[in-house]
Amino acid sequence: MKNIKTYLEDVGTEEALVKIFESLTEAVKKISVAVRTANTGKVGTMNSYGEEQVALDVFSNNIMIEELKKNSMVGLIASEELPDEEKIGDGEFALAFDPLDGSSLVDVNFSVGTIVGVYKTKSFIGVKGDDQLAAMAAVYGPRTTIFITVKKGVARFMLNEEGEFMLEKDNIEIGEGKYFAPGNLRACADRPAYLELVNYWIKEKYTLRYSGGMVPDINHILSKGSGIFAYPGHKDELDGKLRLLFECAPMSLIMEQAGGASSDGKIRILEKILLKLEQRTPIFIGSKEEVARCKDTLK
Ligand code: AHM
Ligand code: MG
Repeated sequence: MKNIKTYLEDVGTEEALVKIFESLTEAVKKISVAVRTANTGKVGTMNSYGEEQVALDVFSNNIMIEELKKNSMVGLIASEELPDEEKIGDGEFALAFDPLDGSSLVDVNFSVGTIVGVYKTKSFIGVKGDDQLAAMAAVYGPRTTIFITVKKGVARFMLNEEGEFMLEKDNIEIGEGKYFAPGNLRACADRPAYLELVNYWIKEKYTLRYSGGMVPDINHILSKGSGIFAYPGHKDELDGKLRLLFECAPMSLIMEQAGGASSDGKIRILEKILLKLEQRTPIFIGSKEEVARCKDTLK
């Protein structure tokens, strides 16, 4: 049985990137303990999006920064919970992350996740998702699992009793299938085309799998091997809610590496250039034919 390190070495990952994943998995282990045990209250501060931070957002962000500061390969970081990008070391790697996506779901005991995109850059402004060298999505559910890509396919690992992430499945492949996760259904009120799309999925007897957490929702697609997650914009929020750098770009790299697709309705998410850290984007991600259906119906 392989752990993350042996998997990464076997697919020919450069040593420095293996070390980056050592820090990331340490952080994920600590966040998984915090998610299980820490207080879920609000801390009274806002992030850059005007969303009130819960104690766990701040705590998870601090865990990520602490672990990454110990790693001499890391130079720059950007976090959904920080106002600006920050130079924390002299390494050449730059990491963008959402330390705890879906944190408002912890108090109801739903699954949440950590999302990371790995680059080599001096600033995130001007990068595109295609520039990522690797990406990771950790899910804190009944089990703690991690999807990893170093652009050599996608593998899934599970945290075992000994505190080690062991390979569950590699060469993950996305085909076609009838699961749908229709985010931001509020958009149906002013976008008849989105209502039409959702009605199509209902009439064609797709199975609904929507939790309100992007990571577990996309994790479902990656784990079952098919499906669609949609989060369109609407009148008041043309670009929707989800962030290009912290959420959509890393999840899109993982999805494309597994043979799926990801689009904002017009172009591939991974081709979108980051103009500001907090940039949002609509997203349609999952099985190729479903992403094409979203583009056709919503154009
Ligand atoms: P967060 O980063 O503040 O936790 O928000 C992101 C989450 C996603 O996981 C999820 O897809 C989306 O928000 C759901 O938002 P809403 O319920 O407002 O539609
Ligand atoms: Mg988030």
